[in-house]
Amino acid sequence: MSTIAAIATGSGRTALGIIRLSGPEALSAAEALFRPRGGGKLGEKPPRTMVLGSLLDTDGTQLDQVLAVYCPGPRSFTGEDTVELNCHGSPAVLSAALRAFFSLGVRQAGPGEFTRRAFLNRRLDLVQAEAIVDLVDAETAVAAKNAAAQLEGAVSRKTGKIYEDLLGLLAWFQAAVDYPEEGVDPLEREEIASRLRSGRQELDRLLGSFRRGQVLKEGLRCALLGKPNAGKSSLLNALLGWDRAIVTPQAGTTRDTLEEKLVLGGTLLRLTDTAGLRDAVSDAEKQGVERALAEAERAELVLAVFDGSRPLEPEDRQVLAAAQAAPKAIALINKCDLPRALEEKEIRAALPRALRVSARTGEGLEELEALAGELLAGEQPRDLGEVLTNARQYEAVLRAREALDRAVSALEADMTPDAVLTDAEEALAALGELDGRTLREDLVEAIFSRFCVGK
Ligand SMILES: Nc1nc2c(ncn2[C@@H]2O[C@H](COP(=O)(O)OP(=O)(O)OP(=O)(O)O)[C@@H](O)[C@H]2O)c(=O)[nH]1
Ligand SMILES: [Mg+2]
Repeated sequence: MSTIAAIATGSGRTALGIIRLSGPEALSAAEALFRPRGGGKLGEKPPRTMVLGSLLDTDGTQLDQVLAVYCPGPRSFTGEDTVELNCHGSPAVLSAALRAFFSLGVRQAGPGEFTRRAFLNRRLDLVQAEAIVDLVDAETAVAAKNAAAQLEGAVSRKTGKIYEDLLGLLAWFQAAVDYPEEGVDPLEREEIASRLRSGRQELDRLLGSFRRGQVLKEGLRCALLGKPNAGKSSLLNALLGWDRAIVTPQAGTTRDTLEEKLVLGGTLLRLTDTAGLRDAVSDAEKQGVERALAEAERAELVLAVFDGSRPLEPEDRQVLAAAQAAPKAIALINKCDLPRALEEKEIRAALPRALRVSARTGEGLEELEALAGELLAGEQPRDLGEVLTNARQYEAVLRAREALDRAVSALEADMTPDAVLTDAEEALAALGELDGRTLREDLVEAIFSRFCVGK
């Protein structure tokens, strides 16, 4: 096994930067270039503690003053000997140090290679490995907490239990196939069926969590809807904090839908700006309006935008109707910095959650944040860690669930043990793929290629 190294921290100038080494030569390579302050060698210091010292270049000149940590395998992240060097974050220092290690025969780590080694050394399973990517990529605190709990093994413990149960059942049935004269007694049969059913229920719960998991990761669909010039694009920009969309005083500025991710009230949204609803004057605008309505239909939350400085118009009623049809809606009565001309009664009657806001001054946007937080709280998963966020995992659980379903039906229909066995084995294989018990090289390849270098 080769010894690998990588810069584990972000690129650019940062306060600190971490170089990671893993493999049989990690300690000897580190000792060649690192001199502890108090003398001696890194390997002579207590492991898993930080040791202050100098990091040298290959010519013996000092590169940096660093803190080094040596973790001997197998009790390390990768399961191999590892050394981490906390350097100063200059890209020049870090790349010079890395080059110095390369000259000693250490090679550059590929994406996810540290985690891949951890997986191959059984320090973590596949679900946990994928949780690391999710944790690094988390866009909200809730998403991070879910990933952290998965890293602790919340999902794997559940599916692992079902796996073990199935394994027991297989042994049981195998015996029945091997010694048919003994038969399976009806009581045992019922017990098996009931255990399979409870396993299926667990898998169902996991599958049911996937929609919320998607919200955690991809964001909840939210559409800005309103007549032209109501200020949808201005609100998008105000909420994002930068000028994403073109804003002009002409009605019909936005044509195409335009999507950005945004955290509002702690929930990740996929916020879409749309074309203003009206009888379109051009073909492009007409298509824009169609897209706006389609977007409103797909949205979990519609932000219905009204121009508070103008009286209610027929187009506003179309907006109200579309918003009422959505699962959740908030009316935003915009331009509250201008004198009010809008009669709000009709709006508030249709959409009780209404706020006066101004995209120009930012007034009311904090209230919007609070209201959205309140309204979307139910969308946040409760059992953090037991929420599937990953399409690969979902697909594997689904396959396991379907096979288990067939096994239960076969049992209930009094089929022969070997018919039940085939389905139970299929369920077992799918669960094995989920956490990587059954190793599929192509799958492992695909998964770890998604990682950053250094992870
Ligand atoms: N005074 C004031 N003007 C605003 C406010 N929000 C938007 N405007 C102005 O209203 C006009 C239209 O704003 P947009 O954000 O382009 O409106 P829109 O709803 O995206 O319009 P379309 O893309 O044409 O559908 C611009 O001149 C904005 O500067 C506000 O809160 N206060
Ligand atoms: Mg616009």
